[in-house]
Formats: sequence, structure tokens, C-alpha cells
Amino acid sequence: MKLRVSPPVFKGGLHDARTATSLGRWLGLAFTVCFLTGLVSHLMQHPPGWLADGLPSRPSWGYRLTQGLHVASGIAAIPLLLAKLWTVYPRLFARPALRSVRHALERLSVAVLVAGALFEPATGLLNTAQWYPWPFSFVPVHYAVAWLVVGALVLHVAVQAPEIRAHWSRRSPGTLALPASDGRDRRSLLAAVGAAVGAVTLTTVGQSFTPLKDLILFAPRDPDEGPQALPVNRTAAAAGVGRIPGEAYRLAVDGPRPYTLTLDDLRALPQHEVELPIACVEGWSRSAHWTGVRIADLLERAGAPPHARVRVVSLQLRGGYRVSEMGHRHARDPLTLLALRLNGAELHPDHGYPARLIAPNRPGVLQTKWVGRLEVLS
Ligand SMILES: Nc1nc2c(c(=O)[nH]1)N[C@H]1C(S)=C(S)[C@@H](COP(=O)(O)O)O[C@H]1N2
Ligand SMILES: [Mo]
Repeated sequence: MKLRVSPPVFKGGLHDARTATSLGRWLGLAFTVCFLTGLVSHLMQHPPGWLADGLPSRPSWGYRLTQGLHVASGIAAIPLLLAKLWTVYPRLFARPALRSVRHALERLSVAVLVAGALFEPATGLLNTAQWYPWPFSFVPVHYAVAWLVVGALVLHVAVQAPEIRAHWSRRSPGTLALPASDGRDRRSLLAAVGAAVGAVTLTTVGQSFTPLKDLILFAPRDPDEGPQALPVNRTAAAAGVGRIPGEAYRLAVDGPRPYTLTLDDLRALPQHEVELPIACVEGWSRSAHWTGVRIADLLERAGAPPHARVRVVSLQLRGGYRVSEMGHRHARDPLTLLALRLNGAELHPDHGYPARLIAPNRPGVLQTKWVGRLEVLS
């Protein structure tokens, strides 16, 4: 018996270019916001030489906002992406599969776009849960694939420009040719997708937008959980530092006039209070009240030149986040502290006891805990 496979027939009215254009607009917006905020995050964490000294330390909530938008737009893109793929998937079965070299290249670029567009929110979402079920390191791969998606997306919009123009609005020429009854169904679909976007946003955004923290359903982080009402990314035990005895603690400041301080010496210096967030790249932010010594005062005492960069070194011996650097704007900002206290009490070991860095407009991974040394870089 001969088996004949015929392409499936799609009778529904919503696999059309007008629906694809309507959803594509919102998806394009979400991807654009996600890409630009991701780029900001990347530049703040790994600034190229020419930018390292230009990074602004204000507004103090800047990184919290861009990282919150990055995660929120990435999560909002998920229902939009699924709806968009559903709308266009009958094209997978278009025959002949390949009409020409040009058509083959076009299909290839769409395959790259779809693969990348699924990969980015999936890996990003798992990263917020700090779950890495893959053999590569998250940051460089997530960053590289973002450029791939942007490239494929620009190409896709260019190739589809005539279709997009013909279906951009309800009165566009292509749209007028569609059956009028489709309009109602399309509006229902868009309303349902909009409701899904609203629901996933409202139930996750409280991770960084604290006023909505009571609506959190799916987010891996409860902003209230953790010692001293602040979440912890890596505990002292996990970092291998354990409980550092305060009596044995020394802060070494290397510069033109190097010196060493005990914890009591630090407590005897002028103390300053600031309200600053930890804005974790893994998708949560929480503001807290910090007390400690200004980094600017410590640098002044070491005779550091005003434009010097500073390296902050942890007592933690291994791990990617044991060292961070900052340019002179962050180092000299009066809000930048070597903090000794958090929310009215001595730092909990998991928050960096005896001393940790807290600076404005800075990714959480660079707010080094268990600080043992400040190095003035020439
Ligand atoms: N030495 C050291 N500092 C560190 C880390 C670390 O692993 N080691 N983690 C960083 C990360 S990813 C974040 S988000 C913040 C979290 O600070 P918290 O635990 O006080 O909330 O600390 C940062 N400082
Ligand atoms: Mo983090």
C-alpha cells in the first residue's frame, strides 16, 4: 500500500499576515527593550576599556530599573512569541518547501530567528532560577545569541517589509481584503495574549518592583526572604568563607600610602548612612539601609589620585565574584560605602560580615562581600 502524506489544511482565519503583524509589533517591542537593557547590563558588568571610566554612578536606581525591565520584557515576550509562532506555523508546511536559493536562505534565516528567539527567554528564565542545566557558561552564550537574534530579526523585518506595510493597521490595503468576520476573532486572540502578558508580568515583576511583591506567584525570589529582610545569592558557607572572626579581620588598602585597619578602626571612622538597592543580574532587586565608611575617605587616606580606578578584593578564595573593579565616578561617589551595617544591625555573614561594598547604579554581582583589600590601580 502506498502511503500518501498530504500537507495539513488550515481553515482557521488567524494564521494570516494581519494577525502576524499585530503580534509581531508587540513582540518586536519586547525584544527591542530586552536587547537594549541587556546591552546596558553587559556594558556595566564588562565595560570595555574606553568606557570603564565613563560609567555613571547615578541615578542610584539606574541598574535596578534597566535590569528589572530586561527581565520583565523577556518574560512578557514568552506568551507573545508562542502566539506568534502559532499564527505562522502553517508556513512550515508550505509546498514546495524550497522554491529558490533566495527562498532557501530566507527560510534558513527564519530558522535561526526562531531557534534564537526560543533560546534567549528560556535560558534567561532558568538563570533567574539559578538553574543551569547546560554545559556552557550562561553569560557569554546568552549575550552572543542575543546578537544573532537581533541580526536575524532585522533581516526578517526587511524581507517582510511589504507584508508588514500591507497589514500594519486595520485600514491597510492587505487587511481590507481579509474576511470581515476574522476581525472579531483576531481581537479576541490579541486580548487573550494581552491578558497572558499582563498576568505573567504582574505575578513576577515584584521580584524587582517591590510594591508588587505580594503578587509574586512564579518568581523564584521572594524579596522578603533572607537574613535582615534581604535575599542572598551566595551564602558565606557556599562561598567557602564561613564565619570570619571580627577580631582577626583586617582591611588592607594598597595605594601610594598603604595601610591596614582593624574592624574597630573602621567603626571609629566617620559613618555614613545610605539607602541603596542590591540589583541582582539574576532578576531580583531589593532596597536596603546601609551604614559604613565612604570608599572615597579610605582612598583619600591612601593618597589615591582623584581619577584612580579601584579593585575590591574579597576574602573569598575562589569563585567568579570575589573581585570587582570600579572607575573613579563610583569610587568617589559619596553613596559608595564599605558597609558594616545593614537595616540597623551588624552585617549577617551571608551579607558579607565584617565588611562589604555597596555602590549606587551597580550590578549586584559587583557589590563584593567579605571585602579584605582595596587596591588603587594606576
Ligand atoms: N565575594 C562575593 N561577593 C558577592 C557575591 C559572591 O559570590 N562573592 N555575589 C554577588 C551577587 S551575584 C549578588 S546579587 C550580591 C548579593 O548580595 P546579598 O547576598 O547581600 O543580597 O552579592 C554579590 N557579592
Ligand atoms: Mo547577583
